[in-house]
Amino acid sequence: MTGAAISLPREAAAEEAVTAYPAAQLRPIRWQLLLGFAGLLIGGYMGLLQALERIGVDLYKISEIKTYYQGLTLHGVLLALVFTFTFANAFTQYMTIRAYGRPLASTALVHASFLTALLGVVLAGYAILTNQASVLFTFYPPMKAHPLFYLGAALLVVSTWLVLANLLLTLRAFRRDNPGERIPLIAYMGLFNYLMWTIATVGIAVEVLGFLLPWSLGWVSTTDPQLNRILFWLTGHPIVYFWLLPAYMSWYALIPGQVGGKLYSDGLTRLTFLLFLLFSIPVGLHHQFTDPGIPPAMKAIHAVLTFVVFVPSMITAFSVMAALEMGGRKAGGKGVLGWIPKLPWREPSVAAQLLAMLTFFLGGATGLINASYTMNLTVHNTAFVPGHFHLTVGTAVALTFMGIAYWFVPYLTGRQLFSRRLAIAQAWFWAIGALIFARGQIQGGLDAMPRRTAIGSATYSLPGWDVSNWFTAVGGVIMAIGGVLFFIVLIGTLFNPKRIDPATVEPVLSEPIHGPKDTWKAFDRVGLWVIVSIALMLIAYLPVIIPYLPANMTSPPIKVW
Ligand code: HEM
Ligand SMILES: [Cu+2]
Repeated sequence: MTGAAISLPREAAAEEAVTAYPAAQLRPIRWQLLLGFAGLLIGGYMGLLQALERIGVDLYKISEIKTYYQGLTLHGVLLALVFTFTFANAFTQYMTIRAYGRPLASTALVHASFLTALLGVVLAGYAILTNQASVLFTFYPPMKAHPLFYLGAALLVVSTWLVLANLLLTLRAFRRDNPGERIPLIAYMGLFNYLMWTIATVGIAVEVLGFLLPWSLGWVSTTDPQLNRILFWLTGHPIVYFWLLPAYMSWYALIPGQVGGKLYSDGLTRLTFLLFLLFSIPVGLHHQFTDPGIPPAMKAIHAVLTFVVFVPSMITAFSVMAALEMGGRKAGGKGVLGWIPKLPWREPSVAAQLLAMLTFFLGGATGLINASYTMNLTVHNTAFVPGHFHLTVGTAVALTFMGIAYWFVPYLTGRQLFSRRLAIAQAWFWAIGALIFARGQIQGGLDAMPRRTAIGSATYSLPGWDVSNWFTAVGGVIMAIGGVLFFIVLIGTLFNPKRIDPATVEPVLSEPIHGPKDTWKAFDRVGLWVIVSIALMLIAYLPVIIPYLPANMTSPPIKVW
């Protein structure tokens, strides 16, 4: 530091020392963000192929992809793991810098997180692209992937752990310098999301390191598919909140300011994120309602807890709508719904996120169907499920991330957003396409159409599937047009000769109406809540795993493709 300062002109050195936004940290954040968008590009293209396959249009023939399942693995891994993780890493690190008004404690960790994610993508990508890992993003054994696939996936998870380590170090430094002060709200949101997620990854860590990696390396010859599934879903449900909470951060911390409103309450926001920490994890069995070897009573308990974790999303809907209504009324909106058209729909970042929120209503409603122990049996493993999660992660989350990109990329690059009109059109195409697509998948699912199946080449078909498939295909194409527009805007921005001052595009942080002074101080007891969260996880999973043991190590690896 001192060595570098000597060679710098005096003002520059001074600026480097005081600014909250150290370029040395923003650069790897930018690279991590772009890595995620590269994943979105290739993964999204696979989605288009899948949707068209349903009406007999086979673009696999003219691509390097050998089978539907290789494409579906790329789609799931690149979108549900790579795009979401890298975006969360980039956005959370940036928001934390802003929240504290100081750099993250360790620049090396910011670099390490990006490099780990990059290496993970390269390794897993190599295994998938060479068709040695067409095991879908859930990689259920006894399907066996190349060891580099598991290693790559593990490194992606490690990149998120490195971010958490940095968030904790930064909190410690902040507390040292500001004894007795509250954790700034936005830092709180990011920290609690990463705490939740890191605790949840214990399942996948044990699965990959303890079972799958040694098995795929040939060190052990058999494994237990059911135990692996239990471990997978221990992490596999909380992962959906890990996808969602960065979007919620934007909805709570930035959108109110972007629409001219205020955040409803500091305390309610902290409560929301605290409830996610506590209740995201003990619910994974709702993915295993039809699995044998799990006590039905535990399935029922997880079903009930799933409805509990719906509560913080309801609080979010209330808080965000309050902020939106305030903004719309300030802009002159009258009547019960008259404030809605008054919102800044011509602001690309806002328009994308408002549309994302609207689709999330339907996504949430369909999620309650999945979560219901009995109704789940009707839709389990049908196309209904992708119908549901393209409204949630595929739109509520992905479109919010694109909306954030409309200011974040100009901010990080100092280049003006390429075309506001294309960006707004992008959001509408994506949202409308997703609604049509989901209509197709949901109806297909209700008519017993399986998911994860190349329906277009299946030799069985039920009446009614054709109509659903057309909805899926047409909606998928419209979404894909939205995707193309996004990349035109993104690449146009990256190469835009028009420069801007980054400070002018950075949204202001939302001011809460209530708080934080009147907020319960115990919300900030990080260590306490971590212990409670781990305890809840143990209460929810020990009665599942202990009676299940000893592991039933009977399955040799098989290759199904
Ligand atoms: C152009 C946009 C998209 C299209 C047309 C599309 C299409 C599809 C289709 C047709 C399926 C069902 C495949 C099957 O069950 O056989 C699917 C699965 C899936 N999609 Fe998308 N999708 C798109 C965007 C996204 C996005 C943005 C995400 C997440 C961020 C996403 C995540 C997933 C996941 C996780 C699966 C499940 C994969 C599996 O079952 O292993 N998709 N997609
Ligand atoms: Cu779940």
